[in-house]
Amino acid sequence: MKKISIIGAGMTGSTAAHWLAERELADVVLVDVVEGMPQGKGLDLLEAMPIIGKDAQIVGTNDYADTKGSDIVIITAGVARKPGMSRDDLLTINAGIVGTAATETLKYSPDAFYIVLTNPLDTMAYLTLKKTGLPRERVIGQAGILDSARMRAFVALETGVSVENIQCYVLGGHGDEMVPLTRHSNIAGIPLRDYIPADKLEAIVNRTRKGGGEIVNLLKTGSAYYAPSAAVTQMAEAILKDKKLIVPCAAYMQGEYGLNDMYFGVPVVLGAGGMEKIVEYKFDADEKAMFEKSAASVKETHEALKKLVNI
Ligand code: TXD
Repeated sequence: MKKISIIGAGMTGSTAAHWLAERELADVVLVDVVEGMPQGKGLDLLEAMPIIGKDAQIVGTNDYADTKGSDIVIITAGVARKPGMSRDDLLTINAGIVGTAATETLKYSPDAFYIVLTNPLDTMAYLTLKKTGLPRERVIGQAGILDSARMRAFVALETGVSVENIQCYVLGGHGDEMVPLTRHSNIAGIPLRDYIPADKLEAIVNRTRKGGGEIVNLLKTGSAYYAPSAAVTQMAEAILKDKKLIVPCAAYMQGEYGLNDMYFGVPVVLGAGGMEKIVEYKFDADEKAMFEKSAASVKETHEALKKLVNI
C-alpha cells in the first residue's frame, strides 16, 4: 500500500484522511502538534475500516518520524480564516508552521510529492518549494479543483443538470481575484454562455469568487473542509494512479503564461511524475486582464513572504 502523510489533523486534514482511506488509496499518517487528537482521530477512522471493508491503515501521531517513507505529503497545518479575515491575513503565522512541516517531513521522505493546502495557498506552496529545494514537479498547491467544483455545483443548482455533465475551469490565485473562465466552461459540450442567461452566469461567477468566504461566514469558527479535502484526494489519486489528469492546480511558473518565480493556478497534467506539464490556454483580452490582475495580487503576497522569511 502507498503511504500518505497529512500534516495538520484539523478539519481539512482529517477529512482528507477519511476520503483517502474510504477509497483505499493509501495508508494514512495524521500528524498534529495537539497531543492525543491525531491519535484519537486516526484510531476512530481505523475502526471504521472493517465496517466499510477497506484495509487502509490509519495512524495519528505527534512525531514526524512516523511519516518515514511517504509517497505523498499533504500540508494542511496552520490557522484557518475567521469571518472578516482574508487568506493573506494568515501569512505570518502559517509561514512558520508550513516551513517547519516542509523541512521536517523532507528529512523522512526525500522522495515524496508535496501537496500544499494551507493558506495563503499560492504563497505557502512557494515556501514549500523553496524550503525543500525540490523540483517544481513535486510541489503542487490545491485551489483550482475546489474553486472549479464550487462553480460546477452552482451551475448544477441553476440548471438542474448532473454535475457530471458540467465542466468549469477556474484559474488564477486562490483569492477573490480568481479567474472563472466562462468561455471555456461547458455543459455537455455546450458553452455555459449559450446555456445560462448572462445575468445568472454573472451571479454564479460572483458566488464562486466569494465561495470560500460564504462558508466561513456560515461556519463562523473555521473554513470549508469537505470540498477542499475531496480536491486533494483527487490530486493524490491522479499521481498514485498515473492518470495524466488535467486539473487546475497551483504550479510554479517558469515562463508559462508570461509568469515567473511564483505559484499560480493553471491547468496542469497530474501523473506519476507529479505536476508533469502546465497546459496553456489561449486567452481573449478580458481573460488576460483578469489573469494579470490576479497574478499581481498573488505576486504581492509572495513579496510579503520574502520580507518575512529568508528564502
Ligand atoms: O483549498 C484550500 N487550499 C484550502 C485551504 C481549503 C481549506 C482549508 N485551507 C487552509 O488549510 C486553511 O485556510 C488553513 O490555513 C489550513 C487548515 O485548515 P483547517 O480548516 O483544516 O484548519 P484547522 O481545523 O484549524 O486545522 C489546522 C490544524 C490544527 O489541528 C492545528 O493543531 C494544526 O493544524 N497545526 C499544526 N500541525 C502540525 N504542526 C504544526 N506546527 C501545527 N500548527 C497547527
